[in-house]
Amino acid sequence: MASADVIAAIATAPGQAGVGVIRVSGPSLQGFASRIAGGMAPPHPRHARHSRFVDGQGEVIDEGLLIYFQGPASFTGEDVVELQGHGSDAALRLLLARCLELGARLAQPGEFTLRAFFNHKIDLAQAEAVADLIAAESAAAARSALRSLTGQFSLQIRGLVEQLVELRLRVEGCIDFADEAVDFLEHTDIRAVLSRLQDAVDRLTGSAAQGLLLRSGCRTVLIGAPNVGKSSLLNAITEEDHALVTDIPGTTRDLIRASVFIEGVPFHMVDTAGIRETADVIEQAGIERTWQAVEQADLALVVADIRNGLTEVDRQLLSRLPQDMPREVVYNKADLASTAQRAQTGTVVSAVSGEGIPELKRHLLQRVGWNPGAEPVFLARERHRAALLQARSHLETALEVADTFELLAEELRLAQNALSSITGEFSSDDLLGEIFSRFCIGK
Ligand SMILES: Nc1nc2c(ncn2[C@@H]2O[C@H](COP(=O)(O)OP(=O)(O)O)[C@@H](O)[C@H]2O)c(=O)[nH]1
Ligand SMILES: [Mg+2]
Repeated sequence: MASADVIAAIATAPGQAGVGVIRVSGPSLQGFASRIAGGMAPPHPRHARHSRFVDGQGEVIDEGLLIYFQGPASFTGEDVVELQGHGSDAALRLLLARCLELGARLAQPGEFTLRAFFNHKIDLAQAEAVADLIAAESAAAARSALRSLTGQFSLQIRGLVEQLVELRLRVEGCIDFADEAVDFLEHTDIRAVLSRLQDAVDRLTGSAAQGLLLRSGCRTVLIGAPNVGKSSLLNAITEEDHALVTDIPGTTRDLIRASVFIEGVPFHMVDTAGIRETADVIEQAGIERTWQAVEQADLALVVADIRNGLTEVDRQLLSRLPQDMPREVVYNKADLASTAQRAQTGTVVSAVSGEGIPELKRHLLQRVGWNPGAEPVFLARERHRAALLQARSHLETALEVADTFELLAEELRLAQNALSSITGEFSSDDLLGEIFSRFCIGK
């Protein structure tokens, strides 16, 4: 895509700051740079130059650094001009208006990155990593996003694609030149190659699953009978007073949401109204919401009072959970329990004294499968995981039909397409629109 038009946007966040940046991208911006700097000599590429930024009447809007990147040696692959002025919303708006006057148009969200993608500066997984790095809320997520951004994830995908292409060439050769004496397979053990590929895809899927956890986290719902200490537990886990706690059963009615990072993995916790028979219509409505929250959760923390153990009500509640929903029974109020009661198997905590909370957190990490291990974690998206699983399933079928070259070739092709969709070599326009529309403007 050779874009003819010039785009501009404020690249820094709104508000007061030391520096504010406007970024402009398009074909041949040397003249543009001269004009915005009030007619200075054409800028040298990649030199920071102190300049005045001047409006149409020759009046100075701001002063700062002007950096000119000559395409293709730039982020977008086109000419890029960066104007680093003061971080004032008003000054930046004036400067942006001047850019528009000089023929630029306002950039769409993600349009700079989209141009970088179309100009082959980065692939699709890297473009997604740009957005993920900006959105990263923990150090672990940021590090993983950076790994994808620098292309480590894409490199592994491309390595797999290359091996697939190599195998496809040989298999297709056998099909097309079946009558010739040449053995295109040259004693290649197809089955061995396929199972090596499967292993590699599995390793990458494992690593992507970790990245997915870092990015999306785990929606965790706290449920149980009234007064067992669900709200207290929410406060203890998040170390903040999110939920109102009283000794009156039925205190919590509305859902209360709070997030906490455990080793960088976000747990999106939802505290709920305790489940019981009640004539109070407000509480009934709250309990209704509890079940709605359960439906949307990835994990249920069923809280019980350790002194009562698992009651009949708790058992009923457990049986009402969706069958495949991971669940964890937590026995609370350990500080009030007798030694006999403490001998509960299961997770024992006290929301009041804090006992058992660090263990519970470690346990939760295990429960959701957080196991960074030796493989580097790439910040992955559901889309990547789905593509890896699809590739894996085609490789499985390939192994089954390995004796019939026509069928084998088709499965290899499909596996390759699935993997290539991650880096964007086989992606529909719909997908691109979807991905880039979620960016912020100026990126
Ligand atoms: N001693 C003790 N009291 C607790 C503990 N957790 C909660 N409580 C008390 O139990 C009562 C109900 O707690 P709350 O968090 O509102 O329970 P919820 O109805 O399940 O949300 C409050 O008086 C809390 O102070 C605990 O671990 N130890
Ligand atoms: Mg409560």
